[in-house]
Amino acid sequence: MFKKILIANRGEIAIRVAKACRELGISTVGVYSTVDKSSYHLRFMDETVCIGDPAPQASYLNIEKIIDVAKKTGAQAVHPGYGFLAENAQFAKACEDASIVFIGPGSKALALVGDKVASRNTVKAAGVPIIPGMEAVSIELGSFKKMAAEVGYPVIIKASMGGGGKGMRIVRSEKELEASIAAGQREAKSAFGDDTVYLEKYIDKPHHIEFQVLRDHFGNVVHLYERECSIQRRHQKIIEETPSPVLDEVLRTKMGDTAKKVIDAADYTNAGTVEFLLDQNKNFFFLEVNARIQVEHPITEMVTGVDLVRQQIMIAAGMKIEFKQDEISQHGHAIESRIYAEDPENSFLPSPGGILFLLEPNGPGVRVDSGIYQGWDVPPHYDPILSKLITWAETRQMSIARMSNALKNYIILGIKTNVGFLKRIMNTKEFINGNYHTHFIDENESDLVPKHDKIHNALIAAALISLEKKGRTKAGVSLQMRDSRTETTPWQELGHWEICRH
Ligand code: MV4
Repeated sequence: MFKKILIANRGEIAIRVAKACRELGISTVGVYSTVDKSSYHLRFMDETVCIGDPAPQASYLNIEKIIDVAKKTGAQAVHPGYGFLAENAQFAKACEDASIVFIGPGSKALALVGDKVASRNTVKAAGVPIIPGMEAVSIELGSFKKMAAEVGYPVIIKASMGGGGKGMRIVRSEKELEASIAAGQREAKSAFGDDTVYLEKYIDKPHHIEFQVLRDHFGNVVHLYERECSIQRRHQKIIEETPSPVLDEVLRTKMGDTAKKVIDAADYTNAGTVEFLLDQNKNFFFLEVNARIQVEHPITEMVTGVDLVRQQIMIAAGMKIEFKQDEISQHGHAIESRIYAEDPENSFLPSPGGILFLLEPNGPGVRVDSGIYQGWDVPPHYDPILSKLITWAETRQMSIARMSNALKNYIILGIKTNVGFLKRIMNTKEFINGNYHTHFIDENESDLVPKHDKIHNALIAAALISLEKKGRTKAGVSLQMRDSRTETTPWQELGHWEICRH
């Protein structure tokens, strides 16, 4: 087993990885940019090293610097977390060349799954269903027209090196096709440095369902069931749950077996996620492989009992997966809400700044993977994710109830957050009935964003300030919670109120 691992990330995921290392008796090297000097993740590390200026390119994306720090500190492996260098084949290769273990797939498998056209072909050859569309790259308008006519409009243009919806264009008729290809190419070029695009049949209102898989260096492969990720906004997942409310046992088994086929076909090792689209007739199609530990991995951990980061480290160290497929089952139901420093009332713009008061929920079946503390300044340079709130219960209904209550007891004052937005999603009939698809947020956004009551907030803020001036310790602890059945608490609304900054 490794003695020392460098964690090439920040925030909640760096902490999550550090905790797994500690349980395995591995010491940790944390890294930080100059603006992250006081970041929470550093408190969980055995050693810390500054790797550069705040701009990601100068620090968390600085391959040379990170390899150099790993060498100097004697780290035998690097865990990249998610985002930043996690799916960068060049970084995986640089680690391999420096004899440092990259905790993830090999650079070849990473490059393969990063290329959407190549991975479509690879999995198709293994008998996996793919969305009808182009199987070779082309720049000829004619071949796009021909394929669009073959699969029928609407179609979708996608970036081959892309992901996360960038470079995607839905095309409803042949007269829009040429301009959409050009727009997709431009967006792909600027986002991924590669303008290769291809065309597929467009699937309307699909479910986004992904399967967690693990594969070791001995060819052992297991799946850890699905995550339903259809609650998204602008291709950002917001809420995930497992089991999916729309899968039955037959379909679940079929998709799980297919996910393992995908991972075998790509000769992929370590933890990975196989994404599928499920159409309204319950046909499923391979979408892509996410070659990293994902943000939403905790819900899988809650229902399977498997520590995925531990398995990642063990696989990377050349050990076998600790269990067989038939030892893995889904127990109960888990939901994750992503907590962001953003302003739902202002187009979800990031809302960095000082956390003046923080109270995080806990209780039976409540897990908080958090990267923040009271008194810390959320910097503006990175993704504004603050933490993840995960609830588990025997049933879906109880899991929702726990999430609703835990959100009500999640108090973040000083910056704007999406906590109120998340609470409102929990109260929609679509979510409660498990009857939602990928367009749910787009179709309901205006109902989910509050018209907030400025006078009410001003009164609470004034009350809080006067309490503080009287020398009471924690602001507002003596304020009564309102009726717990109402959707907000005074605490929550204060999260939207900047007057606390005094
Ligand atoms: C699609 C699709 C429909 N048809 N592909 C989104 C992210 C990327 N991983 C793939 N995505 C999609 N691919 C075909 N052929 C629908 C999505 C999709 C989506 C599209 C438009 C608006 C919101 C969406 C949310 C999730 C998935």
